[in-house]
Amino acid sequence: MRGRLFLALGLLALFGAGCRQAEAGAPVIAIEIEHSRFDPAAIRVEAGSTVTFVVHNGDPIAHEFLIGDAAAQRRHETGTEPEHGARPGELSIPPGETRITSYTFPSDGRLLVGCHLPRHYDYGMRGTITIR
Ligand SMILES: [Cu+2]
Repeated sequence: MRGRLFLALGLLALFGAGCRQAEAGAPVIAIEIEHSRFDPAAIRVEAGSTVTFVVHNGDPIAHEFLIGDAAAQRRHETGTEPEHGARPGELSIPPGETRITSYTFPSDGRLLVGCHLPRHYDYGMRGTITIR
């Protein structure tokens, strides 16, 4: 876990020049994608916090990292957007690459994260975000 955090901070330093810097003290969560799964797939965040997600795609195929409630996941499943990255909490990640997004969570509830490339969500490329 600690190694993963250092990796995330190192990647943030690398990407910092071109990306919005994470605020000092703001939480960073590193997500590894391997074999079409998110690791970790059960994410916990603090209510109202802004979290920076550093998502590395270790697979030889593209994936997505899309935060949203069940309705948003359904919309993405039938959506036709080829590329994500303009909205907070939404990324398209080419094979072998790392992308970063920041997302501000509401005061309570539960969100989901998913990849909606064909058949990925049904295969199990999804996770839960518990807000506490
Ligand atoms: Cu995927």
